[in-house]
Amino acid sequence: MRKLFIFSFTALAALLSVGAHAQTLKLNDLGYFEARGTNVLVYNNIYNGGFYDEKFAGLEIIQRGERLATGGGVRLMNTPEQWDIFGVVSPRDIDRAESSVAVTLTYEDYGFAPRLKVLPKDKGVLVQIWLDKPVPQELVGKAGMNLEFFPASYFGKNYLVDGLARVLPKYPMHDTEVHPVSEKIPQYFGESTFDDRGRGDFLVPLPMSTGHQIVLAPEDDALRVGVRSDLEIGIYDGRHLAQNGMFVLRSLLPGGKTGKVLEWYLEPSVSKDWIRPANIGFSQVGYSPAQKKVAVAELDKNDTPAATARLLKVQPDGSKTVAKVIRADFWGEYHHRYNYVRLDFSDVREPGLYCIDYQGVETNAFPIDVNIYNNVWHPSMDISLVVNMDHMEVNEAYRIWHGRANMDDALQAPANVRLHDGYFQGDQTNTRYQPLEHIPGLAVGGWYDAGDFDIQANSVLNTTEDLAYIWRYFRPDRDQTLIDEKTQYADIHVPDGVPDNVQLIMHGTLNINAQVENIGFVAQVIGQPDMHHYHHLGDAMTLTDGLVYDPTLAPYEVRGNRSGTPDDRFVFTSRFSAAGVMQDIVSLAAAYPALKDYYPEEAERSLRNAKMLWDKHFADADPARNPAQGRWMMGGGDPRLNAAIELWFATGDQKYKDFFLPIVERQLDARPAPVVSNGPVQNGMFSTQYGGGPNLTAALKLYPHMDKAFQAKVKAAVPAYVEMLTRGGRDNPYGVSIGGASWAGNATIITTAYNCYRVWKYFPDMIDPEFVLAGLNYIFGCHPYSNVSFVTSVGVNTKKVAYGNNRADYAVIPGGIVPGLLVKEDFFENKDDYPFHWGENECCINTAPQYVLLCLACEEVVRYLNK
Ligand SMILES: [Ca+2]
Ligand SMILES: [Ca+2]
Ligand SMILES: [Ca+2]
Repeated sequence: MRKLFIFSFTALAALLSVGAHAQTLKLNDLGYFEARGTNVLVYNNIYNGGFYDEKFAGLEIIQRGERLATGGGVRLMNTPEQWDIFGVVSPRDIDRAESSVAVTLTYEDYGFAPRLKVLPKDKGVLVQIWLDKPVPQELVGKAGMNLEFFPASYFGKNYLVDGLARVLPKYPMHDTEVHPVSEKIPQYFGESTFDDRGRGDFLVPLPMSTGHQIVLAPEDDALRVGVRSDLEIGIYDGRHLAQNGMFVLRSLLPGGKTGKVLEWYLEPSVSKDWIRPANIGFSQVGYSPAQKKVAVAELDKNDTPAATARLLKVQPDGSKTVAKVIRADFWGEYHHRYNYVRLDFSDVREPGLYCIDYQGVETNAFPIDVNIYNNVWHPSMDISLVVNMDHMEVNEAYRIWHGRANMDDALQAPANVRLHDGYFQGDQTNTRYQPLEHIPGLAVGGWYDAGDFDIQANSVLNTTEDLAYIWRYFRPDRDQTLIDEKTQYADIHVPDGVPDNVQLIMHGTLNINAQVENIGFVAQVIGQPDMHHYHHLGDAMTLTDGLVYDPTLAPYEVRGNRSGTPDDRFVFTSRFSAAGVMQDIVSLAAAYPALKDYYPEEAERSLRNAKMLWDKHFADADPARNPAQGRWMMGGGDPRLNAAIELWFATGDQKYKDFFLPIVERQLDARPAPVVSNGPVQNGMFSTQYGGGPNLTAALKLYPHMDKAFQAKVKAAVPAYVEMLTRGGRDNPYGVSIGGASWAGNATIITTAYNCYRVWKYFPDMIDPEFVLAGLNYIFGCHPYSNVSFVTSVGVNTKKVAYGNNRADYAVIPGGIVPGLLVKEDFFENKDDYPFHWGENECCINTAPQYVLLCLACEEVVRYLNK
């Protein structure tokens, strides 16, 4: 009812407004401009501050469900990079009477505050820039109205400039020039993305074309966008500067003028009768016969859902037979944009090849088979966790993925430096090293934590810990990788007689132990010393010269195994805390049982260091002594809890049990206890918080080793814990908790499903095992926006691009798990042609073992269900 009222009110307003009937785009309830198949957003998304320009803010255009343009606003360079400054955005000023949206973009350092106003006109919108004061002299020729387009969306298309036809380039191939660095608008925090080899200049891409009317992809209704202006418009290719650069339309603001200084007529493509084809989400690896099988169809609101779908069985001769007519259960609207329909074909159990036919869409084929989960974790263990190994040469058949990298590791970071990605070194080093002094012994083990090449504490520690749990709970003896730590060489698809799981655990402990022995603890990060090295793409071995930095030599001068080139990574050590060291202990102690049969020396070394750290830091890690230290620990409890549990598992020493038991019992008694986050995950983002509920992570780990009274207490807490784990899936048709506005939620979906397995393992009657499988169903393709598998190279239709360190090639590293769907105000996004959104596509290494755990759990669950 409410909706009908709004529609009729809007229609009435449109009739009364002079000339409004001629306008195609209407200002909607969410404060953006909308027509069939087209949205023009005006700062509905803003820069969130974490990583500067994330290509997710400003004036943006969505056509036919795909975001084609972003970053529209006044910018100070032709093709802004991630670290280039942008104006501080005022709250949006929505004028319903005028049908306009306006914001002020303030560049405080320059006393410059242009106002951007957008209002409908004809089949598009007017984009205006208003000034109270003329453009400051130093910004004349720099300040301009920019609008950025995702290049990959336009690969294979053309553009028209004042009627002349041009091809949009697949690869940057136009002209640039260098200007003296004195003319450069400084980037955030004085970053410099450009290595000028001491020449003192910076790079400026020149326009590919200029004119007064530029139309992108005029030949394609889905992609066509045109801009017309009395001012000159240039089209630029930002990829000359940065691989994640954009096609940019830009007009300079004229100097010496006030009032309306710029007007663009921007015309997107509106599709009067367009209906988005149904997106039918289902598992791209298929289904095991006995499990629930529910596909979810995502439908355009203008679509009329059919009452039934068909499950087709594909025969050996290519013909298709109807295996089932599926009743379409209308679920309704979720998240404003689409309607959802659930298609349940659980009763089809016959193995074979199937596809779903609904609403005029026939999906790709997928299997029903008892063994569908048996190999889905192999690419993560065999490839992703191997290719991301630091300090190793990694070979696969004819291909070297990368050489032995970072052999110069590493230098003590100098005091009081703030670098990219939130790294900060304060005035305390907490080590015995002088600033820029080489710290010995660090060129071993560890992983590049994600799309970059640093070793982050949380990533090396959690990856090692979860790899140890894989061995503890599932003991996969798979051996398909040669890993030789002596010559620092790995060869993919080559067995060497040792289970890969164990070798990967050791690859973690080698780095952790090296840090503990040479630094004293695992550093916040071993990261690149400057931006030019941080944004490196390509073989990590070329990131540094492999020679230890010697400040007495000139840059690029080499003497023996030392050089004067300051490329060695920095060890950031000022964020030391005794509480943080407890995680070092967890990982080392958890690794011990897995290592001791294969690598007894490394096992003993790990345990010795774990015990040493416990004795040394136990008192200081007491949250009663320093409450801030317990802040990020599970349940707001004692940061020493998990360290004590793992040390008890490793040694059987009663003193650890005496310590942890009262804490765990308090956790069990205090229901519902607030659960804080799982702790900082990658790059300072925080995992989704579950909200209130008991925390059974430690209790379930201990469960089989404890007495009946303890077990009874755990059992009593299970219903509330299950409620907490499963309630997030009730607000949407997919049955899992979908979250993530700036970093998507796949990692949380995986850990939540795995926690469901931990419950099911001991209490099979107290949780539906389908909750374990639901996580992978979603990850494998039963999700909104598309039905691609979020695990690279796993499933039939799987991610074509990801934000790995080979993203410049629009490629993937197999077995990586992308963060997944970003959830914005009224749309989802996981671009599968543009790999450069880290929040959607960056494969973090610590998600890989979590995913392997869940796959092995699902294998066990379906074995049980199929019995
Ligand atoms: Ca990183
Ligand atoms: Ca092996
Ligand atoms: Ca070096």
